[in-house]
Amino acid sequence: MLRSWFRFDPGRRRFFSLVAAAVGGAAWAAGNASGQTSHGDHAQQETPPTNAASAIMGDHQIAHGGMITVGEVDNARNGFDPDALLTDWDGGIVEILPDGMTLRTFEVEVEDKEIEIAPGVFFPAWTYNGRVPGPSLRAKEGERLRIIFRNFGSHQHSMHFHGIHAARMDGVPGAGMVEPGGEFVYEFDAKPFGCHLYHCHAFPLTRHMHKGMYGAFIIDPDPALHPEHEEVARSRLLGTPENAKWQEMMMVMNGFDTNFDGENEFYAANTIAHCYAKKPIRVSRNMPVRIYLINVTEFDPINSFHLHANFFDYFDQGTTLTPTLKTVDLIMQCQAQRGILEFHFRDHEPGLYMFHAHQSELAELGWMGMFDVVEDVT
Ligand SMILES: [Cu+2]
Repeated sequence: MLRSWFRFDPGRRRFFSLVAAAVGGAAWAAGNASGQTSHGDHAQQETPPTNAASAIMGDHQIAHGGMITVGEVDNARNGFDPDALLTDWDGGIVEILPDGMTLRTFEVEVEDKEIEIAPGVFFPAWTYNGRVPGPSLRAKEGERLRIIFRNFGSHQHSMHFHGIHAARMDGVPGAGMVEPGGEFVYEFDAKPFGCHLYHCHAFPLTRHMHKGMYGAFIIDPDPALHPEHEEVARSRLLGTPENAKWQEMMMVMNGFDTNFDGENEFYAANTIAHCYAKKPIRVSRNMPVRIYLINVTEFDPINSFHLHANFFDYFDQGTTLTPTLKTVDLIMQCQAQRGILEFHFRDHEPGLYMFHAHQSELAELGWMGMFDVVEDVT
């Protein structure tokens, strides 16, 4: 069945009407009246853009159906800022073991926490370290990893890592599932290198996933182990001069079922609907961009990333040092799929360049942002 470009299904439309009524001007509005003819029940439709971010969007907003959240999410109240989430890698605490091996220790705690996922829209999340997505754990290939996991939440939870480890470290029932008040220490070696994730594996899995229990788990390649691509490996290894030449960022594509009807009302990368549309991500046209992209969207089978006016190389799962796809402008990921995107704007003029899920509905419901390409990021 064909669905029109801007029409929500009845369940979602009804939901938005209720939200608009409940939170007044802080919820959902549109800047393009001509695109709103089917939205007669939206009291906010004539509301003009009222904040600086909406003004920045201008024509881009209209070009994409005029749908964007209006208002601001209180990042301070949430305790995390989507701008900071892009780059705040958690390297844990590093020590050298007697046998010369590097031990990297992380601490992760579960907390039930209400978060604001769109202006005026609150979601009762279950979080790792008080944030969604959880901390972006980053290690180097071959290190021994130790994750001290404490559950201060109201339900049993775990950390299930995508990677290689023993069965007893798998974070499934009977292997590292932690009751409220309990603790478990996961320990394994960091392999294979790549762009991975972790998530809770308590049942029902859909519930624990869509509540916010997931995060990035990046293993950088050890250049010494990859002599044939040593330079590339070094560019991925956090802390090297080669890595410092890149503009790296983490985007976890997610969605939120705010009325618990088994489908998402909001989508985003890094939780806050339209956060990077309202505050575009500043990148320098003089440095390449590398995105660690992870799809943890529950309920929808696939998500996608489309880049405007540009093409990128893609490394599926991040487990290779040569691209698995070259010169594409769209990548599709099923649930738990992830990969690394590499591109640059050196041949582009400065300006705003959009990126978004190419399922239009997901973009309009929050998964859309912009790169603000400038000469140099100061
Ligand atoms: Cu859980």
